[in-house]
Amino acid sequence: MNFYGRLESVFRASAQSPALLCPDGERWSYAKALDATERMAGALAGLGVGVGSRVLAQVEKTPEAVALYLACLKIGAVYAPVNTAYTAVELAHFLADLQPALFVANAAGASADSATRMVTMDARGGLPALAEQSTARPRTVRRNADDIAAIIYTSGTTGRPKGAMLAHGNLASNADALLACWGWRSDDVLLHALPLFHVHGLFVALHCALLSGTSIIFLPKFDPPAVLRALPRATVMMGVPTFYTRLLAVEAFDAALCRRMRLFISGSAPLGERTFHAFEERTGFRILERYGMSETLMNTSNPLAGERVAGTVGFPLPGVEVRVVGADCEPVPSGAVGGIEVRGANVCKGYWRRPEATREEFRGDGFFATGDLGALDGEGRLTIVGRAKDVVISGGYNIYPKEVETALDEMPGVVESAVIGVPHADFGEAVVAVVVTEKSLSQRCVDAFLGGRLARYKHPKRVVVVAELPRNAMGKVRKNALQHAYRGLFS
Ligand code: MCA
Repeated sequence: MNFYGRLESVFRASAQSPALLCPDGERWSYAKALDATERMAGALAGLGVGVGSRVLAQVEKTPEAVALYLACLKIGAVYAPVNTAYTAVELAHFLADLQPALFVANAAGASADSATRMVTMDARGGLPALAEQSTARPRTVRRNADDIAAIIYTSGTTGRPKGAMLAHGNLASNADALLACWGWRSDDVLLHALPLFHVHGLFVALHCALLSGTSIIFLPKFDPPAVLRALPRATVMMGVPTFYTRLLAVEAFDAALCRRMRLFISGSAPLGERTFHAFEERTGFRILERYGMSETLMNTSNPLAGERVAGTVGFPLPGVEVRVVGADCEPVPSGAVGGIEVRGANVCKGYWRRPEATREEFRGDGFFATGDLGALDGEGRLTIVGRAKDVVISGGYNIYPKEVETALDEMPGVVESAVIGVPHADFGEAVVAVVVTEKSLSQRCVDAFLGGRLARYKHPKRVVVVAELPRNAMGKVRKNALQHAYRGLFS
């Protein structure tokens, strides 16, 4: 049960249909995708990548990057993509933790530790050129449903990011559930503007389209003018809420541009009710909000047919069980708030080389504790009301305050810091650092200091200097008080 086997049969059946349509005019048919994957598989094998080998990829969004992912599946390797924004310091952790057989980097300025074999995605001389010259490797390796296909790193409230191990069976079952729930058709056209290094863009969007043999308008990133140009040809779009608020900010965005559209889907961050209603008013579409995470892929979705209720994330997907539990780990009555737990074929096999972390998040009966707080209504519809974990969700990226605080506290002159998320019209939430310092501190100094340490999107959008941090009787920083005090910074 190699998940690529499923994709491959669709690629063969849709050989002449367009698969990837790039704004620079490059077009890949499904036959081309099949061939590129087989050549990439040949190139990877030539580099010593085999069954169970881990491939760490920090690569831009290109058709070749898709072929790289598919080739890893095909030969039974384990694909581990990471954000292109990560710095060399952040990357060092992934290299040490994953110990990959191969690190695939972008062309410019990449470096790995001396122990890791590295290849770039440079069109000249890099992996794409190697694939071009390689003999196609048609054999798709047999895999079991429980064999690991990908490792997706997720950060945590403490410690370094850990890798969620997703098996072939996880990918297949979740893709099947989404195909059915969202009514995918072969004549759909997906507008794909998400990054390829997260579950949302890589698994949710790509798998649905590739398994239906549909065309994908493959934009390198979310750029409103490019999206507006592509929209009249598209039928489905997936995005984080920031995509939708940014579209609404463009006056020219209207119902006429959405004439072929049938479905707008949102996830990775809470979709504001105001955005939901403004979008309906402008276009006539009620955005379908769904809920997932790296460890579990997609859990719930608002219905395709039936009421999509703003502020809720809908019903459990087929094969997914959702329960809401209290502090005693017992399910709470409907309507009551508790911890959201999930069980099903979608849930990952645990964390890579982190048995304690795995034990902490998994219950004895197989349920996974998401760390989100929510309530199920009498009909089984889930609403998320908060997070048990200290995490900021900014533009669909999870940012862990602890990581930013640790970096800030190393800055000369900083006595202590508290990092919080506050409402932000564009990103949903923005990172703010509240800092006690011994000397004056400018935003520019903070950016410069964090520059080599943390990806730019994790940098505080504002630094506030205070004389002392508010604390409770136990000495713990009262982040709620800080959130309340600075909630208006960006509005
Ligand atoms: C970019 N910047 C950000 C973010 N993105 N700051 C905070 N939060 C962000 N999300 C910063 C950059 O560091 C830069 O800072 C400045 O904004 C402009 O950068 P640029 O690259 O031009 O940004 P952008 O193109 O405007 O990107 C914003 C974006 C992007 C389109 C919202 O972040 C995005 O595509 N987000 C989607 C993330 C996603 O796919 N999430 C899924 C993960 P400076 O100017 O200081 O250099 S969650 C998931 O997969 C789960 C399972 C799920 O359920 O879906």
